[in-house]
Amino acid sequence: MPDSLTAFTDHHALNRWIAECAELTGTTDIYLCDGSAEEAESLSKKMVTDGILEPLNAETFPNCFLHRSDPRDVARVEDRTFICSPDEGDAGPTNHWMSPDATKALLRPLFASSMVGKTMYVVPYLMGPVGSPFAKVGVEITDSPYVALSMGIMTRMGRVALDALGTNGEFVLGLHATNDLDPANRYICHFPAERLIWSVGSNYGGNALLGKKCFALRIASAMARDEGWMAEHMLLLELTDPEGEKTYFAGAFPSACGKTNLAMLVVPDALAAQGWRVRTVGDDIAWLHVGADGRLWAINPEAGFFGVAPGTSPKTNPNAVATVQSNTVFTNVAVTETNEPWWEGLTDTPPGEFLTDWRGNVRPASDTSAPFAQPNSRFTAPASQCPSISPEFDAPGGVPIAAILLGGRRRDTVPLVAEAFDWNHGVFLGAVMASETTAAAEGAKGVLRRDPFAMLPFCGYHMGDYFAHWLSMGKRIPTPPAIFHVNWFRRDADGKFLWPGFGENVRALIWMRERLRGNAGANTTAFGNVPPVSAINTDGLNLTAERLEAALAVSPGEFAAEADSIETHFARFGDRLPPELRKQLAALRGRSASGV
Ligand code: SAT
Ligand code: MN
Repeated sequence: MPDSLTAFTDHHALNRWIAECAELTGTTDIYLCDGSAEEAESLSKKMVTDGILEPLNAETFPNCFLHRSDPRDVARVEDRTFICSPDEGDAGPTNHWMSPDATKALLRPLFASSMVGKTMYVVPYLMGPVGSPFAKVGVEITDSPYVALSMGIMTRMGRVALDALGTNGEFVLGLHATNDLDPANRYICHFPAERLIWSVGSNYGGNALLGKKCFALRIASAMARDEGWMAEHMLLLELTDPEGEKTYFAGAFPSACGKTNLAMLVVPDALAAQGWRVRTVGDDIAWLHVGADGRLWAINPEAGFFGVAPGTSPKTNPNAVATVQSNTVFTNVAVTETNEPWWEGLTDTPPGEFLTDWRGNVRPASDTSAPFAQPNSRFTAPASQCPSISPEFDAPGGVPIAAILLGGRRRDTVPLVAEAFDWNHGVFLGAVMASETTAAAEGAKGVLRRDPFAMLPFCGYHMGDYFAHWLSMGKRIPTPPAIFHVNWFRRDADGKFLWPGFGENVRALIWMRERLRGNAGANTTAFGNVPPVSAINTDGLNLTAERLEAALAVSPGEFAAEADSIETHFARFGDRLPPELRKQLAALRGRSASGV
């Protein structure tokens, strides 16, 4: 090890690993990120000089930048994402698997000399609030300044993480190299047994910002199984009722299904006047632990939002729009003639005469041949800038979860809202969640697929064991949260959404809140306990009773067909499917056969 490296940090094992990575990648220029504002400024300045970032309008969007990805590198790549557990069976049927040794043999040549003549950034980061007993440290080594800058927004990065690490603390290792971004040489590989991530050939969010899906979900889910907690793809929100009491919800929805919008929901005027209010704790990931009081407590391990831009507007999500006015990195959005970011849905029509699209082509604003912003274009913004951020966002102990929400995009069958009969039934609803695919991942869009707990792309071990872990957590939580299922995306025969969504979604939360208190009615159906139309607060809601009725309807016949499809889904898990879930399926069949 070069002398200069022996004292790179106060942590011996970290120093050794930094030296190994430097040797493998061939760099002689190592930079340890401290997470300061000055550092972020000099990183972004350098990237502007190098053409990696473009500054946006400094008056209206101070300290904001545009990054254009390689057009072949704009989403997560599930096909090229691997769980490299020693035993193939532990990755399970929903993950791609390679053996740890074969993976290293395959990837080592891709890392070898990958950073010759480049700076190697060492990015220490903390997942979780400072001082939280649930926070964990990761270190990402990367040749991408875009990744280093983004990690500074998305995590508590730099000195604060080294302090948490001390001289011999444990950390999750992540090595990332950009290379030539050729999709054929792109690999996102996880070694859960070694708490190690190797990512090569992509600079896109979930593939390259290793704290997010790679650590906080795939590696952390395996740690959570071993240690008796849960790492979930969940938003966290705080609902304040007219009495001033706060109820905390954790909600699992697949990527690009409105988690950010729900977490930042603005309560419609009529309900705000009654005293209802929503605040944001997290929009993507939750780590949940059983507290000393017997409840489930959640932290948001992240410090920023990596949100989908298209569809975000002052109408749909004013809090997100306010959050991204400064200190934000936009990726693959369009820019206006006044050098401001723009995407489909921000305004009804594109402003001005010309826009520069996400590929850098200047096109007339009237050109409708292709979207100006990439459909999975993103903003990376500090959570602290969100007007609706909850004071509990930084609470070391997290927030107590009263209810878990599950949901996806379903054009049919699944009602607006339903309550699970009990924990095990809720686990069943999570295990069979289905959603239409979105632009967040490469591949066909709009195809219905089962996405259990919205973790299909993110569970770091066998999904059957993951279901068993959920079932066992129910026994470990003396006061478990209630579990609800929602579907904002049901459509009528003409393909129109039955429910207005966005801020109006609070009406479903209000029913849940009343249900938790024992104040709200429900009908038992094949799917769960579903509110009658009369149990939904419709003050100020412009929706006919017929449409609300249709949004809430449960057809026993449809659930008989659904049960057949669930049977096929369950067959994937073989003998690792917990028997309890088979029982739940039989109960669903029984209820639909009896016509409820
Ligand atoms: O790219 S990310 O995985 O971080 C975002 C998402 O798909 O949810
Ligand atoms: Mn996500």
